[in-house]
Amino acid sequence: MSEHERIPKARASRAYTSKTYTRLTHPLVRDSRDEPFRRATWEEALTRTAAWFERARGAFGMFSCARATNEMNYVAQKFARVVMGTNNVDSCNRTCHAPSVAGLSAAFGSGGGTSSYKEVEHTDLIVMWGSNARFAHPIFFQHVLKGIRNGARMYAVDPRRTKTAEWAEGWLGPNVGTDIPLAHAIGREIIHAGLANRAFVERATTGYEEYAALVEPWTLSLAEQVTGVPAAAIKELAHAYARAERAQLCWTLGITEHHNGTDNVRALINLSLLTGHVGRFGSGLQPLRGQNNVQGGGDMGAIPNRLPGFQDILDPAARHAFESAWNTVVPPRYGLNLTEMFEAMEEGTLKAVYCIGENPAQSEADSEQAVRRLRALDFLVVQDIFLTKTAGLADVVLPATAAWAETDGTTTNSERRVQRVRKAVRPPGEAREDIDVLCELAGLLGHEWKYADARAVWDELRSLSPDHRGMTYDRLDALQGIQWPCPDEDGLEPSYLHGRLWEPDPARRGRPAPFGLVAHDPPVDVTDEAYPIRLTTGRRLDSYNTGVQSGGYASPLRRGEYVELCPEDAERYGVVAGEEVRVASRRGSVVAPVWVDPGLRPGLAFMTMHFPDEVDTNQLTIEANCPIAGTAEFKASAIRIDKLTAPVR
Ligand SMILES: Nc1nc2c(c(=O)[nH]1)N[C@H]1C(S)=C(S)[C@@H](COP(=O)(O)OP(=O)(O)OC[C@H]3O[C@@H](n4cnc5c(=O)[nH]c(N)nc54)[C@H](O)[C@@H]3O)O[C@H]1N2
Ligand SMILES: Nc1nc2c(c(=O)[nH]1)N[C@H]1C(S)=C(S)[C@@H](COP(=O)(O)OP(=O)(O)OC[C@H]3O[C@@H](n4cnc5c(=O)[nH]c(N)nc54)[C@H](O)[C@@H]3O)O[C@H]1N2
Ligand SMILES: [Mo]
Repeated sequence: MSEHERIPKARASRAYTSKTYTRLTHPLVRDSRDEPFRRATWEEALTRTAAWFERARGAFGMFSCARATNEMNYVAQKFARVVMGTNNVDSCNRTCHAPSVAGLSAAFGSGGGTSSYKEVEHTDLIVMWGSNARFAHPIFFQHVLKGIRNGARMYAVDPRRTKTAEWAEGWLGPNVGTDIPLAHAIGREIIHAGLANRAFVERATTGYEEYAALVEPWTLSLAEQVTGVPAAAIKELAHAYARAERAQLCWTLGITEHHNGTDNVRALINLSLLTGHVGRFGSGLQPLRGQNNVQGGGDMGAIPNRLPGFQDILDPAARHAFESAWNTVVPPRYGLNLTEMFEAMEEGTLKAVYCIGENPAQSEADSEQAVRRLRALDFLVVQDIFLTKTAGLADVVLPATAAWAETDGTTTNSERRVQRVRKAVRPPGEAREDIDVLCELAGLLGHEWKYADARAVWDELRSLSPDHRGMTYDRLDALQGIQWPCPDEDGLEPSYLHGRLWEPDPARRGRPAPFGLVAHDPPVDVTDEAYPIRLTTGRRLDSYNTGVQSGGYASPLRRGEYVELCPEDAERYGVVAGEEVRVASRRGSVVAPVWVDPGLRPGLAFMTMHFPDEVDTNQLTIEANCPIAGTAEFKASAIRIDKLTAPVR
């Protein structure tokens, strides 16, 4: 028996449940933060809110909900821009895939994933890079499994040997934060083996010579030293990717949640440019988005730099179209993103926040700092379906309906497919739809908006977004969803983007895609003697994000929060499975039991973000942000483990 197997694995002996959140059924207000909430009428809650917003003009920010519908996100960003005169509107896309959007936009001019789910079933190679889709994208993973059944090979690139990796033909386990060296070494190997698609590179890209020079130092052996992945495995993946007729490169947060997340994304896109694995059926790039409608939220303009239809705020023609439709002036500059809004709270320049369906008090990196900043606001209104920790910090709490069952509208998934959702159940108590609340508040602030229903909102959006113009509700119903772009009511575009790159005619080919000249930059939170362990955080199948929507149910599958260590480290620190230890970083500390997982390597620990009411993992994480996308380095903190019986250093 190996050393690994001798250490017993902890097993949950009983079904685990975490904090149960009960639905909000009526508005809550309070006069000061020291007081408990009291029940209020909608009229009182909204009048108060409107009065505060009036006072906060110029210092207002909105967090919009990536779970709510496109229609709600359209109205929310319109509220920020028209009623409050600001582009300060954003969502949890910032903590998540903003680097994918930024990286894809820089390369191709559009931030969406380039392929469709169906193409994963009809491809030859699937690379899951920094993505545990078996747990986090189980529906997409069904398409992956079909692809494998149809003969596709799969590789997983993840520091942990995950459930996803169990289905792969090859697993590459890089050290956390070494994806750029790994990608560059793959690129160099492809070039040296003569496997680059020279015709595509010449016609459809720019910057190849600079790229080839950039990756030249990344020999297989140097990459092995830096990433910890054996040279032979790097070579194998390079050859498999370059030789495949069709290949899908899929990535998620293992790539984006780093202080250089956008650079990571560019490093992966480079590989598709080098091989021509983009812009054709079966070949493309799939950043699997996180929330049911985080793609749609951004498409609807609930981000600080884009108007609905992903139109650049700095483009005067786009701005003018919205200004004449909305009868307003859109500020001709980018607003603050979520991360910058948090900084502005600290500086005192952001005084009021309208938080719709987000729980940043528990989801932001360095959560103690996030809570302190939220407390510094003059006014916080939270509109949610549950009384979250963030709502507990608010002055006014508004009960909303749940988009997925109590509201009509549409959502957009990560293959850019817009689909209808329908009201199926009655909301509890006095809960109201997000759109109604936004429209009533707009009315109190002097803007009469009348939408008969969600379809009316959608038709307004269609009139302003060329990418959505051809998607009437009737067509969405008849076709069971349509992918954008869909400019015409009587046709459909291909299921993949950027086919233009393959056009022989340069005029039709359009702007070539530039290689991203990005350099390795290791994680900010360095490991040293005091904090010798690399902590990475992420997800499990049985729970959802901050646990608000998935708390309260008991299942033998669920085991609550643990700090997961490999058997060698458990032995090194003299701890056994199930033993409670103190986990400390440079920001804070928590107490959690140990779980021993042979899928980890020495020096690497894993925790989830799912049980913050019991163990607040984000007290440990670092707010080191990607300067381009604003995403924090959730995937790389430095920690130490202290036995609870030992004196705490
Ligand atoms: N069951 C469930 N499903 C979910 C969610 C949930 O909470 N629960 N949340 C949804 C949301 S919001 C999102 S954004 C998605 C996220 O979906 P994923 O991104 O797949 O989920 P994570 O577990 O956060 O991270 C993925 C992997 O990144 C790896 N990783 C860490 N550091 C590195 C690194 O430096 N390099 C590489 N290559 N990999 C690294 C981790 O080991 C982990 O396995 O899931 C969505 N789906
Ligand atoms: N340590 C660590 N932290 C992370 C991450 C990580 O990997 N590691 N990942 C980050 C990522 S990818 C993400 S996306 C964020 C998620 O961070 P958040 O979005 O802040 O967290 P959620 O738990 O998803 O909160 C969603 C809220 O929306 C509410 N809600 C749901 N539907 C509706 C609706 O229709 N209307 C309204 N008004 N409210 C609704 C829910 O009740 C819940 O309170 O966390 C980030 N934080
Ligand atoms: Mo996410």
